[in-house]
Amino acid sequence: MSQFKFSVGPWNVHEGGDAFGPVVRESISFEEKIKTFAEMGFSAIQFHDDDAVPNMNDLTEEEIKAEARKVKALLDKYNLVAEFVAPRLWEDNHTHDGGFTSMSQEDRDFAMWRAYRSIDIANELGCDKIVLWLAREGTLCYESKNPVEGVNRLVESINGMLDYDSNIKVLIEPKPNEPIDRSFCPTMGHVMGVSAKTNDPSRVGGLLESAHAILAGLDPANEMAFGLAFDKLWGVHLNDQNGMKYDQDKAFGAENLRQAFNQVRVLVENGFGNNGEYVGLDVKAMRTQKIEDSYRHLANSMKVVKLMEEKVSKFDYALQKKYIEERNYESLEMYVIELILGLDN
Ligand code: 3MF
Ligand code: MG
Repeated sequence: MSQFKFSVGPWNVHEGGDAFGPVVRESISFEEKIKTFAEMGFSAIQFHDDDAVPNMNDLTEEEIKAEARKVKALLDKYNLVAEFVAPRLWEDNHTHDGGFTSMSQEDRDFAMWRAYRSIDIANELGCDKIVLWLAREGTLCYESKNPVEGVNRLVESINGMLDYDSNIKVLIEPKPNEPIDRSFCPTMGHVMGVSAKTNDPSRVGGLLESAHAILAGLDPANEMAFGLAFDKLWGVHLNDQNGMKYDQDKAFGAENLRQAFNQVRVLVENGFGNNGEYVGLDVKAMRTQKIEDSYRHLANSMKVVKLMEEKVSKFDYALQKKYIEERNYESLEMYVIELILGLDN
């Protein structure tokens, strides 16, 4: 049993292509994926705008809404809901140099068109969250953009979304690099800063992905805590990552169990989920996996969350307090290690 409700995006089950090699698994249809997600115990689906409405660039605004309504019917069929919609601005010929912070006015206009259509799709799917993973909002060549202007363009773009719909919430998913070299909004602290500069900070928060924090050299649990301290952690993407290298999206806990424990602990201790937030996963199956194992990384990640919830429920706060009073952090650390290893009693 878990106190959390879980969410997952269709891209979590993928064909295994990477930057250096082609796909290795057959595609699985969207309906087949969400049917399996429901069977696995997921409650909500994360969407890119074009996960919900493929080829949306070729459709009118009304056609886009009509397509989104078909997806809503599919969600209803499997008793699922939509968690958020994220404009996919990194895979388009209009956004080679980013969207909201592109040096081309035409590309910036396109990015806003996709952001507004994402809000339309969210409304049709019955959700009020827009996620911005700002994939190319930064630079490959440092001197190619003015970094102050870049941040201000982000803020203005978000203001546009807040104005377009008075109910929508914007969640920035920070990441320091990849596919770009330097991001304009790399960490949760930056997200809180951008939020504060918008016209309605109460509707601009963050979604923290474990791997993105690790890529910034930070502890994911502390990044979550930073958002929680501002009441602005509205989503998470749990996964794992071996150090500061290419983005790996490993199964949650696969690299660092203590960090996994402390992520779950900070979520549990701060009532994450009480306002309808989902524990989202953003994990990739290894390229080696055969098609029949396309969902195993998701099942494993969910299982680790639940195992860590059990560990958190056993966490001895009186013992923690005693060790803190004694400043005996060696014993506190060993206690945590033994708890995770199941050697605590
Ligand atoms: C990249 C990501 C993205 C986002 C997704 C939804 C493709 O590192 O984490 O996954 O999570 O776009 O915001
Ligand atoms: Mg993510």
